[in-house]
Amino acid sequence: MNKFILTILSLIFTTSALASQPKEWQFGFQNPASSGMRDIVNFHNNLLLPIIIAISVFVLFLMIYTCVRFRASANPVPSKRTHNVTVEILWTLIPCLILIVMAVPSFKILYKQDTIPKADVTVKAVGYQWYWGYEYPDENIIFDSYMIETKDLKENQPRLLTVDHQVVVPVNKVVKVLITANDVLHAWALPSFGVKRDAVPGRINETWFKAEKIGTYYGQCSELCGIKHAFMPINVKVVSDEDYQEWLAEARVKFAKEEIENDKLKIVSK
Ligand SMILES: [Cu+2]
Repeated sequence: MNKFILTILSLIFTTSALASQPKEWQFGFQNPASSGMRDIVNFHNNLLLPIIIAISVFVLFLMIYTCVRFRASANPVPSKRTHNVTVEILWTLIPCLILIVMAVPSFKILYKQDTIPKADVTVKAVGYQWYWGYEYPDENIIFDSYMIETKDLKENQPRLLTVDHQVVVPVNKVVKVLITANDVLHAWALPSFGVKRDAVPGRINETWFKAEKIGTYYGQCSELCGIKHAFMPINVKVVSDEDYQEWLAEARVKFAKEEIENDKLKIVSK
């Protein structure tokens, strides 16, 4: 029996600690890779979950107790009472207190997410029907990021999550993400970093993360945006500083903004 309880508990608390992408039968959050997401996971696992479990158990107990204790055969003459001041005050005050206990740390996390520290790298993500476009405004880099079709996947590339051009960012650096859209609403979301912001045409939303571990992280568009909403994944590759510099040097040539835009102009004027 103990083993069973342990297995259930470990399912609740640790399945997510395996990878930075969704897993089959996943039960909890993805493994956090930023302090922001760690705050969220701690808040959920250590505060919300115990409170929710306690409330559910308590309500279940009340229901069972009422059903048994006050069933017609055991309690043939029901009470006619309609008010009880003490009980009414308690069932108003206690839920209020519970909400306050949850609200305080929750606001703390929200404010922390909202205050963007000085950015080391700025990336602009633009949602299109149905792919993401990225810009590194300080580096003059611009490229599009399309999902790779299932038939073209290489080994170890997750289906529906792999893209042709990943966003590359350095590890342990503050990355500011500017998020907007060019047609309809999208949302740029990366569970491991605890980041999710709407991409709204004509408006720029900001968010930030500081990735703590090298690796590839997967997210998806999280606002219903049309028929191929499910097919515009988000890939962020977190690399060491040197690898980032190397990528930058390459990308500045490969994805140089002016040249690409000039090419587009040429195509338009043809
Ligand atoms: Cu979308």
